[in-house]
Amino acid sequence: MADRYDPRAIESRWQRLWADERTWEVPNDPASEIEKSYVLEMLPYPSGEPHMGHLKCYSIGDAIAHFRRRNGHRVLHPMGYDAFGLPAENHAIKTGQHPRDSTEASIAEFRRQFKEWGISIDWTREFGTHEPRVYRWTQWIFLRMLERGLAYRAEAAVNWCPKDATVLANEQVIDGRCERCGSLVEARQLEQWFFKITDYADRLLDDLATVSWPEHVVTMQRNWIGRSEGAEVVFRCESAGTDYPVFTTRPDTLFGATFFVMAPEHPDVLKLSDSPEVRDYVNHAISSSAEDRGAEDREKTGVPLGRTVTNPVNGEEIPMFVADYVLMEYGTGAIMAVPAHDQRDFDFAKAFDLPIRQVVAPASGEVDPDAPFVAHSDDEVLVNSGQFTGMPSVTGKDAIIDWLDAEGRGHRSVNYRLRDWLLSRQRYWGCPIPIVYCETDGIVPVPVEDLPVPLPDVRDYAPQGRSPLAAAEDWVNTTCPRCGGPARRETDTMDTFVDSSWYFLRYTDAHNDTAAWDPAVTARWMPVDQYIGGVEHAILHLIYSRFFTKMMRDLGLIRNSEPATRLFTQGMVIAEGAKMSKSKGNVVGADMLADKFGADTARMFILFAGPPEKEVDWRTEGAEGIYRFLGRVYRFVTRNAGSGSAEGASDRKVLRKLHQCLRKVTEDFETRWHFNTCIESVMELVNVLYAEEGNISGGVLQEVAEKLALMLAPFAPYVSQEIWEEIGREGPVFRQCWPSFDSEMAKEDEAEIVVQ
Ligand code: ANZ
Repeated sequence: MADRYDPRAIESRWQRLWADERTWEVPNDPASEIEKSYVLEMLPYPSGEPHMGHLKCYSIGDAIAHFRRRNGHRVLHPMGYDAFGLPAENHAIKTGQHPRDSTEASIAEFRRQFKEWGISIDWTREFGTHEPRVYRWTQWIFLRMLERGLAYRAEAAVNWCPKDATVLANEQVIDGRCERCGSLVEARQLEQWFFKITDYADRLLDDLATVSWPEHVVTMQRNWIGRSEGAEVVFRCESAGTDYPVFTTRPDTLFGATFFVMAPEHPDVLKLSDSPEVRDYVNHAISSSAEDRGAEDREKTGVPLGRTVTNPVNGEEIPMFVADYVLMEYGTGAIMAVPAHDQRDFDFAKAFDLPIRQVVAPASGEVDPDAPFVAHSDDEVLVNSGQFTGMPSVTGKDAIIDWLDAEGRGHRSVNYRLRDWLLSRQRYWGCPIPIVYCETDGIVPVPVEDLPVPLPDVRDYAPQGRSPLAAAEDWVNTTCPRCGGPARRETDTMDTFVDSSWYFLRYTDAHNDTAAWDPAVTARWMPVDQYIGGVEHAILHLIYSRFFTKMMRDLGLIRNSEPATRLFTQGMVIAEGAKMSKSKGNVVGADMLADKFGADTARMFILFAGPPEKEVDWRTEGAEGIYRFLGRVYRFVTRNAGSGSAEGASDRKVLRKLHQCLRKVTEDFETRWHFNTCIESVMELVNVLYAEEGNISGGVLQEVAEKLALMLAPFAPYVSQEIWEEIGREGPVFRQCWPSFDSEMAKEDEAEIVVQ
């Protein structure tokens, strides 16, 4: 052992050894009695090379995986790549390089660095979602969903990103803009494939109670699903001879409906009125639909339709309008407007000088006449509401729904914000949808034995409003599996979120080439015990993968109904005020630190930067401090290994600090993972060691060196293993039990407390 800390030499030596000895592999041992633990970080999107955000995520996850192993668990800790997607394709459009080549180059770089960082991955289970042996099963899953009616094709108004020339899922539209490129999203009518995630809305909501996930993620999912209870009420337009249902959460306010509003996209608007004013308004509203039209504070605009509908409860004729604050995608695309109790209706009524009639009043006290009375509490009563007047609003609500039901003019209804998942993408670099279109047989699924439908090579990746795959004539033209006649392949590819919705199942049985996985094998690993990833995935990936998990369970393919029991969301790494990401162009490559100071320093430094759930502002200064600290640990041990006297004047002091430190690290691992303070505590211990050097007995020196190695191993695996060997201990430090602390030892002496 050298007396200078030389991470390069230490790290390359152990890397070779761990690879040779296949240290991190874990077999699918059906007989194992040892408790399993599936620790998983979200799989990386391979573009370019890993940056500090990756280093942070995998350093956290790896520390957890180690801690669980050391506490007697059989840990599955795999790695893969979310390899399809737009950046590789956009790169291909620019450079002509095949997306496969750039993606695989990037995967090689990710893999190289993960190995360099010493992340304890079972590499035998590794895969990229773009590999035919994997996407074959993505296609198989699609076919199973089709069989179940969970995948369907429909024409719909879709979100169209003009810059990326593709359709986007609702989840990929943020404030009316494309999540990726920021372009204003347009509405288009297209035939597309959908997954029926709405069938699972209630289970997606209810099962949130069964997982230990951060409260803010649960809330975001709840809001995204957006379950509202209320009623559907039918208003009749006599002059057109048509019934128009509306969805309302406040049927108790029915007597206060003084006008009626339709969304500009409502298919009947232009049938009801073809005045130039209405036409202009509709055209304008549709082209500006990207903006957040529902916002409360937006100026209210609209045009009268020159017709009325009948309020079913009192027979009143109320005027109809078209206005863009009503959205086509929600409820029925039409509303009853109750200006006395709804802010947006109130603003509209003020702007158009429409009557405002209060129908709910607080049991006591006055109502502000210049604002709608929107509070909705138990002690309110109905007023101006015919036979329902005087009822508490809660019972009044039920009574009104019952009355409507009896009259055939309405019924109880639940509405969701969640829409079905649009999965077609008019892009090249994705999983082909295994469907052919035949003139005779229509939509025909590709038989399972013909999977995978391979992704063909094309010359031009640029989408022109149709998928680039349409140009691969030889591939597109095929025969119908049913009638053998000529047929054409589906040329859209799948949203890449489909791939990441099931990858965690594949790891459990990654080499299976007769099935996506063997249910018996997978049941031994699932669910993921600890999932770790960025909070930016709180909705998209985490809702989709929950949906897939529930569906797989319904298909009898797995036994768990949630993908992950526990979720940890790490805070982002921020650089120059923005999330560190390739698309923002502010990436600091993770190898910069590892090259200069070694992987142990890189890992420890990113954990030292702050509590892991918090954002960290990236700065390079300070890494040197960690490097020096690891050098100090290393030198202290090398210098003192095997030395020391029989008695040590400072033994008590050193042992106390040691056990305090151990207690701190152990408790943090068990609770909040504030590794920054854990590392701080080890630093304090090392300061004490240096201060007391020469006054520590041989026995205590040995114990301290041993526990330092044991305790630092999850953060700085290489130097810990090296120390372990130096003090004459054999085998991997990672197979040792987590050291226990002695609370008695950790106690401050009474005399000292008095002095303090
Ligand atoms: C009458 C009413 C009276 C309403 C009142 C609210 C308060 P949530 O809770 O989000 O489900 N609404 C229904 N469909 C709409 C659409 N397509 N575009 C815009 N607004 C729509 O909201 C449900 C309420 O939002 C419904 O209840 C309806 O207004 C409005 F004092 O009906 B309410």
